[in-house]
Amino acid sequence: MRTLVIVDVQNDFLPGGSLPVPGSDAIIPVINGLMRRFDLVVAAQDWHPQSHRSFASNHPGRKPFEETEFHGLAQTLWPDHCVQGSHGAQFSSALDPGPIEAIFRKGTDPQIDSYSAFFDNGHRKATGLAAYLRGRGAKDLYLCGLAGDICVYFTALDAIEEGFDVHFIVDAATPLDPAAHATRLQALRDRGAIVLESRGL
Ligand code: VGL
Ligand code: ZN
Repeated sequence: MRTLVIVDVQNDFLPGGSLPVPGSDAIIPVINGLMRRFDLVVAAQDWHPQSHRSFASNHPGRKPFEETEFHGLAQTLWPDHCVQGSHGAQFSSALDPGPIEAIFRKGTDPQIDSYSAFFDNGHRKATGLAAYLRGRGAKDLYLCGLAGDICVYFTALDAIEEGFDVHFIVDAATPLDPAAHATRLQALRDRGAIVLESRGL
């Protein structure tokens, strides 16, 4: 069976949002067209309290996109985004919600960021996604969403480590930093993931 995992297709990551990925609205029709071709569709949702430590606004004197460290982990400071219950945290209204069977929220602990849909960045707490997917008999995961080089990438890394067969849909996962993205896609291929286009799926 084939499972589509849609990562963080939320207003704040789309043009007009607080942490926009340029051109990312182009992936929504692609994802809408794909959903009904899969046996199972799940989604991840970045869902931060306003007090989240990844927000530059919670560090007086610091600016968005500066680099820092939390408990020995490298951390980029972000603009406020995907605040629980806010418009920016909602899935795009252009995304077809119908086929999505389950939603996994992440980034809810104010002390630690969570790029992957499986674990926080310190790999301390699981979201429950891996257990859910195993319970449903999923093996082949097809990943898409935002940002391609951040949350989709880290979701892919964890998925490989968790033993799933990973397919990364490049034309349905727009990166924030295209140069970093190329390196990261190669890292995924090196670990056995398949990087492919949506055409033909
Ligand atoms: C993301 C930065 C901070 C993402 C989430 O969804 O790629 N990026 N939080
Ligand atoms: Zn976030």
